Parts: sequence; structure tokens; C-alpha cells
Amino acid sequence: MKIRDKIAAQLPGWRERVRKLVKEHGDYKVGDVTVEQIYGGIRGVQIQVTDISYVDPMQGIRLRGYTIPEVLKLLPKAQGSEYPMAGGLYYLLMVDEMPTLEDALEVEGEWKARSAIPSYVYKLLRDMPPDTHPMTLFTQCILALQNSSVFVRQYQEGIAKVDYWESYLEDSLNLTAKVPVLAAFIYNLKYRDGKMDTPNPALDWSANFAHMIGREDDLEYQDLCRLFFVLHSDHEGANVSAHTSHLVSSALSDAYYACAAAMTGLAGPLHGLANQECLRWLLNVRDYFGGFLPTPNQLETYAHELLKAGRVIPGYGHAVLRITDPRFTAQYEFAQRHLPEDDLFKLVDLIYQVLPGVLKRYAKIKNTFPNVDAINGTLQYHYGVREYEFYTVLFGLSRILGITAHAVWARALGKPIERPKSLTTKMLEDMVSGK
Ligand code: CMX
Repeated sequence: MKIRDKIAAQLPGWRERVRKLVKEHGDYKVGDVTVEQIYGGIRGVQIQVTDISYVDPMQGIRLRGYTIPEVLKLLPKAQGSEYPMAGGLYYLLMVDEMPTLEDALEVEGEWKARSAIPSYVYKLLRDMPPDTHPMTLFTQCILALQNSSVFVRQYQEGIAKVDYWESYLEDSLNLTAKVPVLAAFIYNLKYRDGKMDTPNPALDWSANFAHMIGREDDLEYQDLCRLFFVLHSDHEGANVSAHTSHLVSSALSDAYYACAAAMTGLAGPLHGLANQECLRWLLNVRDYFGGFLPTPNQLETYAHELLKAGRVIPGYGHAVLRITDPRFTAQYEFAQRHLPEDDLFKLVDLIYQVLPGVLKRYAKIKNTFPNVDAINGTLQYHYGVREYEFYTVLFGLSRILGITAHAVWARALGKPIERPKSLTTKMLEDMVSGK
């Protein structure tokens, strides 16, 4: 094809121009950023203000100032459980106050009252080809709900800018109430012949998800859901999914559009889809060693071969963190407590002992430690949720809690439409050569 041939013919020249610019002029400043940062994915450039959460490279995420262990300790717990209710977490993210039990239950009550899904959404999901990825289905049904946006209706009626946040909050509550039901429906449609257990009003948001996919008697899995949904809820404002949602909602696209856009970013293998990829990789490693746990030396050799072949090892590395992700640690502790003898967990543990030392030998890899995705799939797998294509939906339904909190506050503070600036290679070349 002519277009492909033309591009292929031009590429060596363009690649060389970019390589030369970064190598010879990486430190050159264009405004306040360097040429290297411009070509390097804007890494480390502070472009966003949010008070909902912050990722400290050496401490990990703080949600409204609280570390992960503090959040897990201080949030009100679900009845009969040591793990927190997502309703309390949402209150914390939105309100910047540690909730009382009553506060958490109020959010849980709002969610129950708003959780009904219009039947056309189910029809849409049923009509999709059966091999559609669960993240595509999840994104589609969020978009399908967009016609119920309160913000859009009020905007068309002529609402004042200072009031936008209230209808964003309405949309956010309506959407977050529905996402566990949507996720459960997708799981059941794809993997349980469409059998759907109706929500149990006695259960909290997280446990209800477990209940709706048939785990009504599995209290440990319900606790895992509570843990999982708190841990994955937010990771400050500039990662791919959070920043996407911020950008999209800055155009006053409503919360449904913003969350659907965020989910398409989360669905990338370098971001949320890494949990699916990690589980797939762990199963491959296990098969490669004939179902046995390798020795540390065998694992080391295997990892070097992968890295030398230019492969990415999922679950390791991070753009900001420079330590073991505390979200990994919280799940690791859960596994040590509940499934210490699980084969895959033993493999995860061995990898954790060996891989950081291997990665250290590759100078370009800036963080050699596990991130949240290095273990989350292993826990799901243990409790029988083995369809790893689904794992990013679990990440997504939790991340929508954080994303909507950012969006409500962005509207409350009247943040403007985002519009950074691009330039051309020729302009950069002229700048660095002083023209
Ligand atoms: N395996 C192999 N190579 C890796 C690596 C890994 N786990 N982590 C980083 N690298 C490589 C990068 O691909 C990059 O290579 P090139 O220069 O050839 O492009 C180099 O090391 C430098 O990367 P970095 O500055 O250390 O990290 P980045 O900020 O560019 O990327 C991340 C961060 C997470 C995308 C990367 O570490 C990675 O691909 N990890 C595996 C995928 C993963 O677990 N993603 C989930 C992250 C958490 C989440 O968002 O959900």
C-alpha cells in the first residue's frame, strides 16, 4: 500500500532527527520543560493540581493525606468484616474527612437507591460479539448511560458555572452506584451463561459485587473485593486514566464521557491491563517450569532472557514510585494470611525475592520493584475468578471512584479547558541551533 510504503521510507530519517535532538539537546529547555521531557512522555513534569491523592515516589499513594495502611485501618468496616466499605472511602475522597460509620453507610445507601440499570444497557451488552474484551463492554455500558446525565440536562437549561459541580456529583453518584452491577453483569454474561444474582440490599458495594458473581457465601472473597476496591481507587491526577478523564471533562464533557475515556486508557497493557498481562505471564512462567516452582537461579536466567529479548515484565516498574508499591504490600499481606500455600502466590513471592535484583542490572529501568498489578490477579485466581481478561474491569470499577472525585472537584474549582501546546520537529531543531 502506497501510504505504508511512503511512511516506511521516511521513518529512518525522522527517527534519526528525533534521536539526535534528544541525545544532543535533551537538556535544552523549551519554556520550563526540556527536550528530553517533551519526547519522554512529559515524565515528571508537574502539570496538575489535585488534593484528592498524591503519589510520593518513596512512600506511595496517600489518599487525602492518609497512607494505605492508615486508610485500611481508619475507614469504617463492613459489618462482620475487618475490611472497609467503599462508601466510606468515597466519602473520604470527596469530602476530605475520615468518615464515621454513619457517613459511610449514607453513601452505601445512596448507591443502593441509584443502582438500577436500564434494560437497554443489558441488551446492548448481550448483542455484542461474544469475543469482545470485557473492558470494551465496560466502557460501552458507561457510555450507554450517558443519556441520563444530569449535568447535560442542567447545562442545556442554563446552569451557572459555579453550580456545575453539583450535577457532576449527581452523575458521579449515579454512575458509581451502577458500576459493580455492570461489571457483575459482564462477568456473568461472559463466564456464567448470563446467570445474574440480583443485588443483596444487606451487603455493601464491594461485597455485593462478589455476591452478584455467585460468591454470596465466600466471605473471604468478599473481603478481598473490599480490599481490592479501596486499593485501586485512586493514584493521583496525572496517570493515563486520571489525566485522560481530567482532560476530557475539562471540555465539560460529563462524568460518563470522562469515565469512559479513562477506561480506554486503563485498558492499555502498560497501565491497568497489566493485571491481566501479569496473571497471563505468571501462568506462562509456571508452565515453562513444568508446573514446579523454579529455583532462584532458574528464575533469574529466565528473566534475563526475557529482558534481553526486549520483553516487558508486567507488574514491575513504575513511572513515579521508587519502592515496593504499598498496594502490592497490602495484597501480599492478605495472601500471606489467607493463601500462603497457593502455588501462584509462592511464585509471586519468589519473583518478588529475585526480580528486583535482576532489573537493577538494566540501568534504564528506573523502578525495580513490584507495582499493584504484580499480585492482584493472583488473589482473584485463587478465589476462582480465573478469567484474567476480566481483571482490568475490577480495576476500572474501583478507579471510577477516584476519577469522579477528581472531576467533581475540578468543576467545583472551575478548572478551565486544558490546552497545552505542540510544536514541530523543525521548530525544535531551529531553537536548539539558536535560529
Ligand atoms: N519490564 C521491562 N522493561 C521495563 C520495565 C519492565 N517491567 N519497566 C520499565 N522498563 C523499561 C521501559 O520499557 C523503558 O524502556 P525503553 O527506554 O526501551 O522504552 C525503560 O525501562 C525506562 O522506563 P522507566 O522510566 O523505568 O519507566 P516508564 O515510566 O517509562 O514506564 C511503566 C513505567 C509502568 C509503564 C513500566 O515500568 C512498565 O512497562 N512496567 C510493566 C507494565 C506494568 O506493570 N504496568 C502497570 C503500572 C501500574 C498501573 O498503571 O497500573
